[in-house]
Amino acid sequence: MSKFVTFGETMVLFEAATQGRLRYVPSFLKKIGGAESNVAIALTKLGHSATWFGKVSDDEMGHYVVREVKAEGVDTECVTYTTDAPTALYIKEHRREEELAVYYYRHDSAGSTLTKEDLAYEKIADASILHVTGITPLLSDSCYEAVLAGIQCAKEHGTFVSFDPNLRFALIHKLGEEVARQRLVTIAAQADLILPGLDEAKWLFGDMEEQDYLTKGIELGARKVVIKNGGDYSLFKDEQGTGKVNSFRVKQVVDPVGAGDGFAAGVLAGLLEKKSLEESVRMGAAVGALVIGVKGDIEGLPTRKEVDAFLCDDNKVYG
Ligand code: KDG
Repeated sequence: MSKFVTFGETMVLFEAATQGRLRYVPSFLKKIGGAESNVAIALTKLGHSATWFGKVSDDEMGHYVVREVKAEGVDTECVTYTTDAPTALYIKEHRREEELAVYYYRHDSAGSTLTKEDLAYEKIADASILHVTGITPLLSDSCYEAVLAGIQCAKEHGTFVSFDPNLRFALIHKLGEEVARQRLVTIAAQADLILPGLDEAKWLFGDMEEQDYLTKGIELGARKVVIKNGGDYSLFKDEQGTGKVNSFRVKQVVDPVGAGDGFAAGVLAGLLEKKSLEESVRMGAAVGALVIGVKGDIEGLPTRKEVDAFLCDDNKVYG
């Protein structure tokens, strides 16, 4: 049984092989991307057992997604398949140097047909951590119900619940801002750990002083709160206290997509290893920094050895 479980939609990612507008791009690299499976893959690279499941199409694209996630060492045995909907696609455009755009083709996708009946409750009950994102509950009503049911199962069995809002404005605008916010705040209020970006915290809870977002998270019911301020620093608060961890400065940002998932995985790995929240956030910052130097959502995720070496390197630069 895995210590870590997560579920959600993983898409086939077509990444433009050349720079420029998509209309001029002649070829694409076929990859995968999905916030939850990114975190699961990151954790296996850090030496932890991880389970990811979701619903994919019972066709070449669906089997491709599962094959890739499984090849990274993640347990995929509870993935479900449908013949009624396609696996979502997602396209990455490198319009100019350091100017990235993403386009989603996920409306009525297989992943959005996930229901609470599809959940691997026994995996959630036996895990130490269930990680959910704010993407899944906005994909469809049945996905929202599934997230609530997964959290309920986690709570009944003492599984720690982690929540990364991962705001996706395409989904938020389709559903309507108020409904989307209400869903995500409902989930945040049931999580043990919440780790929004500063902008995400603003969108969820309204304008307030940075430090007040930490208090807000604790008042909502979380035991631990981490607020990420991009590549600059992260603030954290738990029963041991409050603090700040500076980010690591990286020489070149090749592809920032997946950095937040890497950060979450580093924090969760630290917590699984019974490190303090401060040490866990440092690990998150290290993983996040290493991810962005490589193209692709998962390709830059570092191994345990790389992260340990990075954290011991006295020459690394702080932001
Ligand atoms: O966090 C990275 C994800 O954004 C990416 O892998 C794809 O899940 C994805 C999404 O919804 O953007």
